Amino acid sequence: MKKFEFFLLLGLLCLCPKLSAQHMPTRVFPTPQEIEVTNQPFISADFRITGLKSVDSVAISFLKEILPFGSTKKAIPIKISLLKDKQAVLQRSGAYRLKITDKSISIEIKDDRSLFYAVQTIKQLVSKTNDGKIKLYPCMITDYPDVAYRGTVEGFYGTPWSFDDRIEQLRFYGKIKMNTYIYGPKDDPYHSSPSWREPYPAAEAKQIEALVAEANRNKVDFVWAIHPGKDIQWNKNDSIAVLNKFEMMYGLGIRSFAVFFDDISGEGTQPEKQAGLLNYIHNEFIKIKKDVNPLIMCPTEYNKSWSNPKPNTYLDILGEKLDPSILVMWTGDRVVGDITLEGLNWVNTRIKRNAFVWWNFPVSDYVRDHLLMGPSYGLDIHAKDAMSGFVSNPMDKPEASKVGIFGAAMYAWNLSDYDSNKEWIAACNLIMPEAPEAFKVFCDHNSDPGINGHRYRRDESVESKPVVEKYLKELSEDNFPQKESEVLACLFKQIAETPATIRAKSTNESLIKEIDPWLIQFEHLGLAGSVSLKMASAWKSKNTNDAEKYYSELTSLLEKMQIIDKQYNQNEWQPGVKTGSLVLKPFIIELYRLVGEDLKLSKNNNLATSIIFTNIDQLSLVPIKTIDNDVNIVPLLEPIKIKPGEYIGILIAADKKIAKAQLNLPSPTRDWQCLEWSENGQTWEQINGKTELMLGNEAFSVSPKAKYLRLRNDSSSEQIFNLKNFRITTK
Ligand code: LOG
Repeated sequence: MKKFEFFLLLGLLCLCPKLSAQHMPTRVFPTPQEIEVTNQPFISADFRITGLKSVDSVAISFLKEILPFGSTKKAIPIKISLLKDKQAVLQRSGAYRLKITDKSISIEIKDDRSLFYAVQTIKQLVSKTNDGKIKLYPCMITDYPDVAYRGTVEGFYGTPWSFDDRIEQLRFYGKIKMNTYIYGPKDDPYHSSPSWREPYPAAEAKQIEALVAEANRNKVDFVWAIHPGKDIQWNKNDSIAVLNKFEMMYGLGIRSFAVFFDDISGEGTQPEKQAGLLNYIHNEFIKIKKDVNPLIMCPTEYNKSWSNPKPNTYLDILGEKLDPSILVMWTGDRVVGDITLEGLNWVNTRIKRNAFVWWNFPVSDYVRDHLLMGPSYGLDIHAKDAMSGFVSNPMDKPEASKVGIFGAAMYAWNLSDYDSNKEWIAACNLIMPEAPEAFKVFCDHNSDPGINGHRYRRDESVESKPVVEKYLKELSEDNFPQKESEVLACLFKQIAETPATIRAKSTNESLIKEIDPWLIQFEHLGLAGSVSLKMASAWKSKNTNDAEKYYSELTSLLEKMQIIDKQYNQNEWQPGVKTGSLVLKPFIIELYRLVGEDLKLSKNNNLATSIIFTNIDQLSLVPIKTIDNDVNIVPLLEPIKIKPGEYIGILIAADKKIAKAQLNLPSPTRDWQCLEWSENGQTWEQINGKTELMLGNEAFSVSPKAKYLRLRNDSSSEQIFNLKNFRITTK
């Protein structure tokens, strides 16, 4: 831009009323670092490109889709040039400066990604007049990302995303200025054991090639990760096996690589050996190739709660030995938790570099009966200089995950501007523009994961919660909460109608398919809620007949919800469909209990359930899954550490007897395992000779007096095992 043009623009910006980011005619997302927009739009019919010739053709064709190109004299020139301002932040990949006036558009760029992002921004600024002309607001934008690597890690357990899912994700990342997709689904055998050494079969290899091409079009680095630690041998052969696999993946177009050592035990966990392998890959592959990005690794001690705090242990050894260019991933203070500056500083000192954050949100592989569709909060807005990357680990449901991913993208681009709630609303609007309000209602009541081993909880039903609390308080003081009753009646009506609205209006079939069981359950939640309010109101006004009628109506709705829970989303981990489980469902159940007890309607249903019986901290909150007479400890994904004297077991429900049991807790050794039963939890009897069964799935019988069954570490050292199956059949 020539000097006088620049001053013209400045003058224009001074004369016209300026708009702050919030009042802009259109929202630019992620929020640019610097933006000034006027509210005096101009209209133009055509545009033409001048300036840099060898610019990325993908971005140019995107631009041509957005703006009509012509060669008339009136055509507004779009001048593309290299960024003149040399300040460090503008040297980052993706940095751009965009100046729009009614005379010209200037795009200054650092690299191809910059142009692509500037075009995404223009796309958001453009609107069309009735006669199809382009309406644009003069503006000045200086923009760059706070965090260098932003994106997702497909790193969950469970069915990996499909090819089509991934294509759509990559396009979505381009739109929200994410630049990283780390491919590491735990259940891809060619990523992990047993087949990490093998090449992909031809058909899958072809798909990967196509995905890389799509990633490139969207300026996303497709990072291919390997997870060799379960059975790696620390010898030359296996080092070469990793290198060969990387070479094959390079052949498919991959230019970014990662090595994951999470969730393993035994040999593979040694930090010196891990660092040795990574440095070898760095020297023999990354450095030699020249066109490959820095290596990323996920350590075995990938969060503070699982890290040895003593000096000169695992993390310090990695910090010391790993080549400084290798990026080290980190999930925070826990496996699933908030990301804080303090927590990052703690690990950064040890690994001698800024951690690459692997944020375990909105992943739901540890709570598969819930959806995590609430705001992406718990992210420190002061941490931009303490992280090298930020990726979100999503749910196995890619479309539904976009709500959480959007928040992660907004955060990682511009931390200090980040407002989780504002971005959650923006995400709902973007993801379901045809029915944003209905979608918000759905997400609002489908966000908490429920009780889980990671102790991770999320807000849910945020605005309804105080109303529910007030309602119950008034009831307990013998008042009828008329106002709250009306508010909640509206809410439950809205909830009951939401699934139909979403189904009728949304064109996103994949999303609807992913959340279908929860939509069905959500409708019933709304219906049950409406009936529960009517029941309580009749009960309070001493209209026993009506109260009883609604009580039985509610009974059948709750039974229906139970059937849905047993019918849909049946998986071996956490089967079922939970919705509104933090605030609304417990509210309905509470009204049901209050009225039932008072009117003596409840069928003496003994609510006592079986519970986990353990003194292992990591397991205390692990839920028990009971299906008819089958009582299971919900399996954990990662290995469990058990100290001497610690135990894991089940205390069965008061009205049940143990018929038989079945255990499968693989561990490198078995001589620590002592299986015991008890009637009272105080005195224990050993089940002799049954330890043999612990690696199998064969059932065995237990004394009819037994109420407790546990497996205790009878040795003098800490042991590691996997919780595959701990099951009791009751009668
Ligand atoms: C796994 C991950 C899983 C996540 C949530 C990491 C580094 N690894 O506990 O694959 O999706 O937690 O369950 C993990 O987070 N293990």
